[in-house]
Amino acid sequence: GGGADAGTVVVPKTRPKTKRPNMYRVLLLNDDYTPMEFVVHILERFFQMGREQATRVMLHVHHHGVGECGVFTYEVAETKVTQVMDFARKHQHPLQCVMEKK
Ligand code: NFA
Repeated sequence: GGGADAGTVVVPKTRPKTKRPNMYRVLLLNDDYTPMEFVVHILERFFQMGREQATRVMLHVHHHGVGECGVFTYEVAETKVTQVMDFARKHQHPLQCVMEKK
């Protein structure tokens, strides 16, 4: 900013326009039929987890009913959900994957 005296140039104050995007959790839901190994494979393939983390997340879902695969912007989260649901359907497993606003 600057003063408004004669001969003073007034520069409008600007805000850096760095808006944080809305973030979405991608969740896996437990069921009684999808094989544990298939869920581990999903977590490795679509969420870039190593075998140990994928196994931990799968067991968390198995024991608690629901668990987080990751947090993403809307478009990325939607893509992950579609990839998981298409892959599960292709293999005739009832695995459910959903997203929710954080
Ligand atoms: N509950 C499933 C079983 O016992 C395994 C599973 C884990 C399914 C996580 C879905 C999500 N085969």
